[in-house]
Amino acid sequence: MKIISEYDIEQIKPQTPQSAEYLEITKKFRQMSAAFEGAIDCVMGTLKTIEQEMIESGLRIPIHSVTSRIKSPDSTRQKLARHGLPYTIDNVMNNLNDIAGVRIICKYITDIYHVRDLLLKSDRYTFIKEKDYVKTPKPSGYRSLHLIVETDVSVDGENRKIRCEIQLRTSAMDSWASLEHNMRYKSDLPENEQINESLKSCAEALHNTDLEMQRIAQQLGIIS
Ligand code: 0O2
Repeated sequence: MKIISEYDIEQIKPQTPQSAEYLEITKKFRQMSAAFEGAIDCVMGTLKTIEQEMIESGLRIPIHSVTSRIKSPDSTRQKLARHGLPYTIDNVMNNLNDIAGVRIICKYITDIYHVRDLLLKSDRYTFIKEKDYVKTPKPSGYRSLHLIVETDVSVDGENRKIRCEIQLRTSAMDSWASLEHNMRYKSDLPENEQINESLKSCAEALHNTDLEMQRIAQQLGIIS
């Protein structure tokens, strides 16, 4: 399993000058980064244990790679604004589930559910909710399985409950989501029906490829 530390380099690009209030909240946000890192470490630790147990049992590894990131202050501010909430440290801590994020790229669609089941067996965190955009893709064409888990993290001797979003997807789903994210997802440009339909048909083509690759792997006896 290949582990990369940041999954969204675009998020750490320098930001335009901001107000004193913005800078103050951002400073507090950065002070909380150890807590978000703690949540990510908890999920990463669980994944390493899962992988180790599979290796020891001689099982096929269903995970291609894992990345993680802490959402940047600017991306957080924009997300709060999309939810109609002001950028305050309370809103950052209480209203968003994905400041800490782990993305798991699985080899086949069925692997997504297999890894999900293994992750949910862990008692290192509390399961909060699941959103299955693989079974029911978003109208945009977006596919991924999202799990929200809550971890207990100690920060300066104080115990805090920190949520982490785990995104599970195949390489094909990831390739579509990464490109679409850059092109459109957060773009300020007006909606364009023709582009929306083209992106959706790319998502369908990639999904059909995923299904076909899975069928071939089943035929070869690589997966059941
Ligand atoms: P970024 O910059 O990728 O982090 P929740 O709080 O869990 O109930 P949430 O987070 O408001 O709900 O929404 P949702 O739909 O679960 O989406 C969470 C994340 O999924 C997004 O985070 C994206 O990473 C990804 N996502 C959702 N829809 C799309 C889509 O249509 N296209 C792409 N490319 N990604 C999508 P952020 O913070 O919005 O963005």
